Amino acid sequence: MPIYTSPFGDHPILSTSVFTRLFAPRSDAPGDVGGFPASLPAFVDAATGTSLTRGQLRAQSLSLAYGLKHNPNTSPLANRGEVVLIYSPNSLAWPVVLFGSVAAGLRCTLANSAYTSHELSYQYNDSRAKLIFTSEEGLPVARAALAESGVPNKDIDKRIIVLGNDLRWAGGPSAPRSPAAAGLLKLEDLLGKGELKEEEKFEGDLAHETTYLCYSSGTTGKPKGVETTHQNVTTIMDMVGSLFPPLTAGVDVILGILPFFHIYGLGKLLHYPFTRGCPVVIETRFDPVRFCAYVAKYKATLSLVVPPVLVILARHPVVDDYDLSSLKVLISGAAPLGYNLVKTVTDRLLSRRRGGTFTITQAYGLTETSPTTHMLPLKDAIRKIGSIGILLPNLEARLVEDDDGKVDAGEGQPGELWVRGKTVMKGYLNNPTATANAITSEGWFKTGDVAIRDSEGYYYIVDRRKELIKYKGFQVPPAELENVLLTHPDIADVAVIGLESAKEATELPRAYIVHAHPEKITTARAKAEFANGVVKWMETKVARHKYLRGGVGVIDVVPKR
Ligand code: 4UV
Repeated sequence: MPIYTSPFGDHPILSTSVFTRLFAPRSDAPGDVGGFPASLPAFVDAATGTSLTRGQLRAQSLSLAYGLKHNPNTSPLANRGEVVLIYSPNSLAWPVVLFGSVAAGLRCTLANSAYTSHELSYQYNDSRAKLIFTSEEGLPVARAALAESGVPNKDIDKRIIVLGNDLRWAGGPSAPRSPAAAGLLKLEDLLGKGELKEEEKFEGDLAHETTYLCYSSGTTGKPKGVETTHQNVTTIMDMVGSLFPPLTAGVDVILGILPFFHIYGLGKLLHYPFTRGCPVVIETRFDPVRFCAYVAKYKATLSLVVPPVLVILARHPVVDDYDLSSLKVLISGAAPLGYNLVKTVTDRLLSRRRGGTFTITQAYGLTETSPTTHMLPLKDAIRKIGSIGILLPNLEARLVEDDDGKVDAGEGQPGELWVRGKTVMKGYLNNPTATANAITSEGWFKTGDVAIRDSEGYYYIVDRRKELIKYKGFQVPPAELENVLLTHPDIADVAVIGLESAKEATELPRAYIVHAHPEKITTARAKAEFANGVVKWMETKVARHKYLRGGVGVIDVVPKR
């Protein structure tokens, strides 16, 4: 059985907590925070320019940890080992909430900020969360989700901490408060009351101590809580360094557009740049005009994207209006990246500058692997265009032909990619069956993706075996949409698939539905009306990325395997 290893061999695995890895001094230099001066900026709010230095982030995180334990109104808001849920678009408060919770010994579950109350309630219950940190905009949904979760009305507001747009706690500008947030505990109410001297200490084994719970449907079924441990996170930060484009403290600036709640943004924006001493300029979401304006304003040198962002950069006229010459690297991940797209964007951006370099490279990973397993080195970005790159250190890989891993794919032949190493999740939360289906007794994690490995050790994703649709990098589990569609009174049966859209470089969820009373919709017009109605109905039920953008087909019967 061929087991492939990384050309980089193995790195020593650190046994520290996430907080220690990020914030503990790594030298005798005074004011050292995680290996770099406390005065270096760590995160910058793109819209206002308000920033948190490394030292401020550490202090604010320990201050929040103190506030959570010594809440003036009640007993501790959450105790060591309990789960808190973050439901907010990217903001400057995010790293404080995340690292403050981690410092308090809490686990953080991160929810898509576009979730409906139903989706949020599912994650709140499934993760057994104690509290919700929500943006002001998310407040109505958070309240509704808590009600749907069975929290008594009188307790709902006690389970919420609001992250406002007022940035005075970070030395930034004030902003009007939402009247809906009156009387609720706000982030700033918990800051400035004191500071934990150090993070809550862990007694146990950090390889088994869960710190983050992102949600992923894996190869099948509904979203499941992925138990990412302290060791998973600290290990990946060092492993990635071998292949990530070099980052220089004081020089490189990352423009952060990926959502922090997704493992890609969590790892590559909230953690990795900090370990290199480089600031992340926080943007709430990708907007082409603001993207170009912020690259120019903050002289961003690198950004991480998904393929549909490159489609926009290939075509949008605003790209010609700004000086984007500081931008040296774009890393694409979370979905397949086409050759033509790379060429078009690279040629477009290079044609607008005199000298200098600009490269688009790619990385591959999954929520379950913390996340990166492969990266394409910059020097190979053109030579191996289309490849997800080579295996990161400390990982092993196999390409297998069958479900049990008895038959390995031949040299250069496609097989399901299996990976093994310290960055594979602990398992799915409270779901030993799904965990056993995903990770073999020998520790191999089954990615559900089909890959080819060339003779030089570069991998190419060529197919997907699992039941998963990706819309602009976001997971859309077909089973989840099918379950929702089956609650429609006129739908008897359904199958959801992903439709490739080359134009948008993404898949689009499409449903095939069977009417409960087919005799009622015999004409083409009646069928079209029914289909359109279902598309609209779904928009009231699920988050934006799960809309049936690929349309609905009305059929007589869903073929069963
Ligand atoms: O679980 P998830 O939503 O996770 C992700 C994570 C993406 C990345 C990518 C590179 C990084 O460096 C990083 O930090 C995070 O998307 O979905 C996992 C599935 O997404 C597809 C594939 O089907 C995975 O099983 N996918 C991810 N990256 C790629 C990809 C890629 N480069 N090319 C093709 N498919």
